[in-house]
Amino acid sequence: MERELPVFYTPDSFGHNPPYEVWGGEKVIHKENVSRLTSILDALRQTDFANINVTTFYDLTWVEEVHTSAYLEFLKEASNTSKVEEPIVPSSHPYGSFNRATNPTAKLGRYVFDTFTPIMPDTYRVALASAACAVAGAKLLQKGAPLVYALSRPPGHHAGSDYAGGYCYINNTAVAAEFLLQQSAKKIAVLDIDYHHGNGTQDIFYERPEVFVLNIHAHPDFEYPGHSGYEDEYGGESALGTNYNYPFPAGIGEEEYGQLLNKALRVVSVVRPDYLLVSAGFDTHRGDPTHSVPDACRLSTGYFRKIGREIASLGVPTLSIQEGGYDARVLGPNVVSYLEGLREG
Ligand code: SP5
Ligand code: ZN
Repeated sequence: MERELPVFYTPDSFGHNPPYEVWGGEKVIHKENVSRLTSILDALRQTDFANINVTTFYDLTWVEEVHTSAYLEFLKEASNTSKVEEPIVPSSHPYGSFNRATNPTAKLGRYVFDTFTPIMPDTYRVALASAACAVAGAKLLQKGAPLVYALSRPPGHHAGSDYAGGYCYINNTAVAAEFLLQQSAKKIAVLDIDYHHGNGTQDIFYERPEVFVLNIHAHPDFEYPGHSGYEDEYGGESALGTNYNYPFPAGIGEEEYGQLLNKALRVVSVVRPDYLLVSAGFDTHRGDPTHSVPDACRLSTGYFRKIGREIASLGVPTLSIQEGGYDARVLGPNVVSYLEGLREG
């Protein structure tokens, strides 16, 4: 096949390279680092189909549709006061119904829900650039491209309208969805195949009947983020039946995973969305370092090809947006395997 598959990325992503995350009070090497980007770019450059574009289209309009101005202001301010050698990590979180926050420490706890999502001097700028890749991809989709891949980094699906967490600051997928809805789309489906529950995306669209959100992820009983992602979260009152969670138990293999994928894809094919956005995480690969239980999910590189093929066989214009995947040795090959599958589907 000689047809090209458009890819959007930004070299700005190299500017966000958090040195450590805090886990149980200890600093450990941050898993969402630039080696991930290098791994993916290297693998894409070895294909004969990836048409790699540097994102030049920057517009905050759709970011402001998704995130509150107070949160964006916080992110900007915190980035400006941060130092490279001292990434900002929260120490205190709001409790009960009291979440007023005016001083910097209180704000940090108010807007960042874990200790894995440090704010660095360039975090705000790079997070916006990452979302711009998703919007650039959505733009091309809207012009008629059947398949597009946005190499967004940092990722986005844990970020909500007014919070950061899980290595995510701006919800890239939500921003792309918002862009498409404001253009012409009436109905959108988001399929989140990252290993972790996309709590931010679910939260953002929970009351929005025009956005169907489907999530296949490690069960909150044993995995991060653990506050959501249960099967009985069907959508809010104004959007009941538009949120679908498919949590899986620790140790899941390809066969059982495939059954969940088929269930989710059946829903998408019934919904018949104008566009499909895939929150494409590859931390479902066997041995990913974020698994809290060894081999909690055991997908192989070859299996991502099958996932891609099945998604593309729906025949819905599809934008895949990069989320997780933390073993840099296999991340690039996993992405390429998935994209090959998409092209075959
Ligand atoms: C976008 C995305 O995939 N975010 C994932 C964030 C997961 N962060 C959890 C970090 C927990 C580190 N625990 C280490 C487990 C020991 N192997
Ligand atoms: Zn993940």
